[in-house]
Amino acid sequence: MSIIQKIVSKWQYFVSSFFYLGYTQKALQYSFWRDGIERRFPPPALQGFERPGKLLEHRTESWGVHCRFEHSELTVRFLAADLVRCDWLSEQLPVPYAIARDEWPALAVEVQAGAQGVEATTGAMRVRVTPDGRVRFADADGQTLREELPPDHQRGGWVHRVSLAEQERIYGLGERAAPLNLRLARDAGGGATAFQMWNFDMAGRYGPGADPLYISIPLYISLQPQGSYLVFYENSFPAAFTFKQEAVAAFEGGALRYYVGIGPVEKLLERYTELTGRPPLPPKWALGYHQSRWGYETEAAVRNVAQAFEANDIPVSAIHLDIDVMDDFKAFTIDPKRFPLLGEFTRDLARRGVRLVSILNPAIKADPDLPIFRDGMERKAFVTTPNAQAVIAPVWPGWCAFPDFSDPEVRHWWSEQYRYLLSLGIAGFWHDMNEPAAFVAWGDRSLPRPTRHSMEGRGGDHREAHNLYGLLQARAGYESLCTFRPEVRPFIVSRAGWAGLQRYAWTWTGDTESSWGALAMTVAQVLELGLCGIPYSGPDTGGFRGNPTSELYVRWMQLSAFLPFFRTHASNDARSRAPWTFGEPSLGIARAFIKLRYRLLPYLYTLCWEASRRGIPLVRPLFWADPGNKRLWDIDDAFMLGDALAVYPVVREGERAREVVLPAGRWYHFWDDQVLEGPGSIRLDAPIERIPLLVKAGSVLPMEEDGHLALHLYAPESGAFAGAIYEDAGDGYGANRIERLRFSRRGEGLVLERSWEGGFAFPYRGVRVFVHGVHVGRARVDGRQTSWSGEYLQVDSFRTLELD
Ligand code: NBV
Repeated sequence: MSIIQKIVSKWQYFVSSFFYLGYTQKALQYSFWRDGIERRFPPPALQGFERPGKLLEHRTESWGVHCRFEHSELTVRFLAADLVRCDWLSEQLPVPYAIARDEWPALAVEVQAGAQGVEATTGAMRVRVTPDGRVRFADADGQTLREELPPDHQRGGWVHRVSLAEQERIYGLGERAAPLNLRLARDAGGGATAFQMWNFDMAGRYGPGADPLYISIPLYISLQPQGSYLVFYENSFPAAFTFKQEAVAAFEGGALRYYVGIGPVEKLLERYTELTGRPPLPPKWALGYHQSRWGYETEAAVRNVAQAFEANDIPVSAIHLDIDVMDDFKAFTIDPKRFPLLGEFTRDLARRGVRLVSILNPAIKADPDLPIFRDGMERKAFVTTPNAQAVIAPVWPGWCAFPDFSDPEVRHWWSEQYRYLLSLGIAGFWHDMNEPAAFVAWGDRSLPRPTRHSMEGRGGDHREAHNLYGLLQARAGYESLCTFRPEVRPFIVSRAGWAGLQRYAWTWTGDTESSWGALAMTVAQVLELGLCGIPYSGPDTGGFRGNPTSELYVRWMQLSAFLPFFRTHASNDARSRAPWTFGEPSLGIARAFIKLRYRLLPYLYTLCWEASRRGIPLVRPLFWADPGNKRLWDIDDAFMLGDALAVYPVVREGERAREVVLPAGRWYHFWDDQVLEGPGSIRLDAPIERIPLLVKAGSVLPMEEDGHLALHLYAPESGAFAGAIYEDAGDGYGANRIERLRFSRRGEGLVLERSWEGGFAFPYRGVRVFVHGVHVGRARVDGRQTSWSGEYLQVDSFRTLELD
């Protein structure tokens, strides 16, 4: 970045800090006050040690080993054969907000000591602690995957260094505006980026390179030729991570407690989500298309939007209501003048299959006439300074107080507030500004660091609670929806979060600029979140701030249609944006991709079911399909959607063809069945009306067509493939149905065997079977010869299908 660019970016930061001129005076006042509080209450001065010193003794335990050093102690506890928790003696342990599982089955751990130190092993994983406090993690064959230097603990902070191999790739850290392989990220001076762990409101605009963003997660995955591992630091304090010759994690405070898992990336995600929780199955409607805009100012405006979808023959599942809906921006209110009949309106829309999702900001207007504020003050529900003064900062409603979601009673109190909006039929909630964000004139856009939080009663300051704030608001919201609307599944979208957010909410990538660079970075963002256990995310299609050209919007639509959260949203100063805004040919292309998305729902929903059981993301890096292929390790302009689809969006202006790097194996082009053999690379056409989309040979791609379950069979060269399709009512917690498929090659022909389990009746009118890659002359359905129409075979049901 040049000096001019630096000045421009500083200026943009300054200007966006004053985003709303009306708040300038409050922002100035608050920034002065915040700085004063931070000066007055500096963080406690803690001791520490420079290095742990020499290993003095160790104690073998059934679960691992405890090591005593001259100046510290280390506990190595196996939770599973391939997952270990390490604890360096710390002043205080974290409150386990990220952790979903604390009981782990007993394991046989063997401990051996020698001149090289102490080694604990389960067979699958070895952890060696050296006499000077290094810790080495190796696989069953003794191949080292991670080697830590002795930690440094000074003034309450920790610096943890790990050596990195030249070829090693690093992914993770939550939401980042960076390349997928974080080692490729560069800061303004061209050096390796120092990634900050501090959830941050981008206040209206950001593009590639911005850091930090709204979700920081101190987790990374390392991929190396000899294997991969995951490390998760259970520490929510501010931290910086850099990846040069070493991976350095520097925390401002807290405990050095971390988890290391080894194994293939897929298994790492399974383990990590066993530890931090799996994402529940979302309501099926949430997988449809969402339309949103900051600036739908009246009920009539929203009605017009809904009608325009019908008029343009475009399906839509949800419309989002931004802060325009609120009465004077007050949380949990609806402006009765502009949205006079919201209850009736939601019911009317629901009949047409459209849900309303409402925004919800955590800050409560500090107005003594407001019952929720008075009540909160009486209950001591808001966070305070160390001298018990309420922390009041400006947000949309003016001066606001901030609920302390780390207090279980406050979470409960907060969860009750949703009832009014639920009674109006609001189907889901969109938690915004929950980093938490405040309007400032300079400095950090959040609360003063000395702000006190309950932390489940044990007490803690904002340095520790800040990154947890969005996670805990989501937890309160999720519990509310489970309690007050138990018959349906909760739907919450949260801007901020931390490890474990997947248990409660989806997310979106926030206030991106409307640029080609921002479109391109979206792929890595969604991938990175998925690798951190958060499978449901997506961008503001078209970018939040600014106005996309019709080409940019079309290309963004073509990408978003394959991302878990598919929504158009824009700032209130952007021109109106909906699939029909740009007329033809954009409208026809947007319609086709939105309809394709709906046709793919049986496939997407099955991926959600898989995510809920195994924690693996829907959208995966290309290397998922071919992990040993180094050529795929840095690719972040393409991705896998499940195991069957490889998506290659167009992310550059004017591009009408693009390079497609193929994972190993045979692939079919979705649009015309062209057969491609991987590994390798090829240039494929990408005219404005489509993007390269490949289907893996051996897949059965389930789609919905005219009320039928369409099974698209992509012929493999050889071998047998197993698959499943998940079906249920699409919401609630009733019966389900799992269709198991076994697909194989038999000579020149194909065989598909199908069985099912579960009490949910087959929800389609019948089955249509399409075959790709072989010519079918004859079909036998459960042993009976059946006529083949040419394009597809239609049957009510079948168990065995033989095609040749
Ligand atoms: O509520 C207004 C916006 C919202 O549209 C956007 O999606 C959020 O990320 N919100 C931020 C607050 C104002 C941003 C300048």
